[in-house]
Amino acid sequence: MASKILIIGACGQIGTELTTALREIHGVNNVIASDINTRKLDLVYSGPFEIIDAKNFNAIKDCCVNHNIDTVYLMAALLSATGEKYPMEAWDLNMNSLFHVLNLAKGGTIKKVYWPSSIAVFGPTTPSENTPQHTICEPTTVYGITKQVGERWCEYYHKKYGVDVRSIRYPGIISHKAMPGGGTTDYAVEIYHEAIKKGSYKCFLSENTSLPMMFMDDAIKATTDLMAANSKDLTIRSSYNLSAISFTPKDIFESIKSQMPEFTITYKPDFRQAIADSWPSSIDDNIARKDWGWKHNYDLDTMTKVMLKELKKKYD
Ligand code: AKB
Repeated sequence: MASKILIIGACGQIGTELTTALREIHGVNNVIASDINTRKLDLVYSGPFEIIDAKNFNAIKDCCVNHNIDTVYLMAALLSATGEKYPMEAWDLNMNSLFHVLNLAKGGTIKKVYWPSSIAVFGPTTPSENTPQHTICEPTTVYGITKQVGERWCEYYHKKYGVDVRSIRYPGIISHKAMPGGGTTDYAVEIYHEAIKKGSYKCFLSENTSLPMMFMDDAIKATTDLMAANSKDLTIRSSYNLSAISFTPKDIFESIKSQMPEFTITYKPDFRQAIADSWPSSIDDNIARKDWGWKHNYDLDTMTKVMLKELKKKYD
């Protein structure tokens, strides 16, 4: 029998492309996209869509029951920069939505859960080069705290109640279809848009701030591969470290400049610099590679070529 899927937070940066990918794999009518509003109209019109507030347990439950949902992808969250502005809202949304979905799985309404974690679980006391899967996690952002606590709950629900929950610690994700919102790694998307629109970019991080990043196609492949993996092969039920590329604002500037020699950049670090400084610069993801065969495809220059080509089409 085909899997019936609900995506909560489908209009966000990752949710948008995950919805398309899952509809290709499982069939359009087997994937219900949902969000708190209808800001991505192409998603609303391209298949089943429901308005769902991720904080509303009954709304999620009713949708799961009405559509015979067996798998939920919970993509709704307040990210690192927004979380610092609205700490209680970030706690409320990020934690309660997770409990709602985990409890639906515990109660047998659904069978499987995907919940994204982040490199934000790490903090200034974490080893910053090749950060291991199991290491010190003392996050200093509200977002990071919600992700770290969420990871503990995922593992607890798996061990205690047998919930099939799977998760990835996403690095910064770069894509051209939907904009990210409220993150610290957002500069790595904005820079491509501004390169095409204005030929210059004012970066909110300093030039040598190295962070783990990944092209969206790799992130979607990782997500769908992890969800397709055999449950018995998965040794991590908190959240998998995942790595592809690490670069600084200067590296991405040079990569764009090699295609657009007239491109210029200035640096004006703001409050997000402190968040970036607390995160690792590279990640050891050996366990993901061993458990479910994770392998990335895009390096910085390959990604730059695709980003510039697609955004040129968009703004022409
Ligand atoms: C953010 O910058 O907050 C996110 C993340 C790394 O989880 N992109």
